[in-house]
Amino acid sequence: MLEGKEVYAFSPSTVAVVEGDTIHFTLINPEDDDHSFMLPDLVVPLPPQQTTRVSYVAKHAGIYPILCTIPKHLPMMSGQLIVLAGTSMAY
Ligand SMILES: [Cu+2]
Repeated sequence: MLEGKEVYAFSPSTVAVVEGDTIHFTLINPEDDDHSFMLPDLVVPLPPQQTTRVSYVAKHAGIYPILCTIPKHLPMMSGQLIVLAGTSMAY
């Protein structure tokens, strides 16, 4: 499956937040190749050797794939965003 592919990965590959949270991602691409960071309604190019900052509002609970849009970086270059349902503060 990985023959001829470059093996990249997101680290960490899983991010967990609570519904309604605004996530401030700092995305670092230490490589010499282009990558990207894709979530529902978001695609951020990650140029080589650069740090890219982006904010993302986790609107709805669920599990969402985090992907690099460069096909040969899949399936390894993927992760997931886990958005937990909002918790009631009533104890
Ligand atoms: Cu990539």
